[in-house]
Order: sequence, then C-alpha cells, then structure tokens
Amino acid sequence: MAFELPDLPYAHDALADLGMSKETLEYHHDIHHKAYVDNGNKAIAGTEWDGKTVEEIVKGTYQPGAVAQTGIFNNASQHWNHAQFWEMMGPGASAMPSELESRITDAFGSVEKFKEDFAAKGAGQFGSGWAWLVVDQDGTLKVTSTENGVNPLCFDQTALLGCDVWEHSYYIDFRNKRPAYLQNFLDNLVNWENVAERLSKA
Ligand code: MN3
Repeated sequence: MAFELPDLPYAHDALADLGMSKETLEYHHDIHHKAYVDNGNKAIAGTEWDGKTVEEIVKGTYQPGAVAQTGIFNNASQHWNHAQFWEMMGPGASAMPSELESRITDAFGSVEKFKEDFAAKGAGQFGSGWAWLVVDQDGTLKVTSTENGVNPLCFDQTALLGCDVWEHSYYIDFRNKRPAYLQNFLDNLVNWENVAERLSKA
C-alpha cells in the first residue's frame, strides 16, 4: 500500500494559542510531511518494500550503526514519526491519566523530573532528530533521543511520546530556542490521553 498523508486530527490553527502556529502546521504537515510521503512512495515503487506496511519498511531497512540511512528508510521513518507526532498533541491540554502518571513517577521520580529529562534529551540531540518516551524491551519507561528519522521501532521499543526537534518544527514559533519549544510542548501541547492509550497497548 502506498503511503498516504493523514489529515491533522485538529484544525491547522487549533494549537496556535498553545504555542504551535497555523503557519508552522501548514509548513510542517502540508509540506514537510507530505514530502516524506511523496518521496517515500517514489523510493519504494518497484522495490521489495512495495506493498509492505510503514512499520515493516522502517524495521526492515534500518541499518544499525550506519552513518547514513537509505532514502527508503529516511522517508518511511519520517512518515511514521510525523503521523505519531500529530496524534500525540492536541488542543485543550488533557490531564495526565493516573495510570500513566504513576508509571512515570515510578520510572523518573516525578512528572517534573520526567519533563526535565525529556527536555534535556531533546535539547542535547546534536542536529536533527527526535526526543522520545518509550517502553523498552524490558518493560521499563525510558527517555531517549534519536538522530534524523531513526525512531523506537528500530530498537523494538514502543513509542509513547515523541517530539520533533528538527528546526522546521520550531523555527517559525521559537526561532533558535529549542529548549523553550520543548518545554512548551511538554507543558501545553501533549495529548496525555493519547500517550496513556499507547501505554495501555504496550
Ligand atoms: Mn518534522
């Protein structure tokens, strides 16, 4: 099946009061994400990956330790990453469900400490990449960061929360202030019910 650009689960201006502008979502979803979809479809056409799911393609084309990944991997992983990212945010800040809160508190000491660790991972990722909250293979919650399009699927982890730290994700609204973008993401943009739903399926 060919990749398809999913609609945003909210209007382009729905997050504007929360620190992610209509302009950012127009560029980020309509142009950047669409380019990963279109370029991924071109790269995959006529290859053994034609007809596979995006998850199968990401896991099957990831090259551990490689300095550069292939075009198929880069576009497939970025398509998957962005599809998750849109769902992980939402208007009208949701409260953190209690099961999720207790798992986070167990793993990090407190919700505030988790946010500190997550923001530090994202700020410390050199160049383009992502910050993640994952369920690792041993069942523990961890914060990680990955470069470029690499994501938790590559390490058999379940992604609970991901934040895009490519400049295109924050430069319109926060200019070069990646830490401020990360803090705002955690405080105002995360749809914690979506995160809790991912945890319940992990
Ligand atoms: Mn992006």
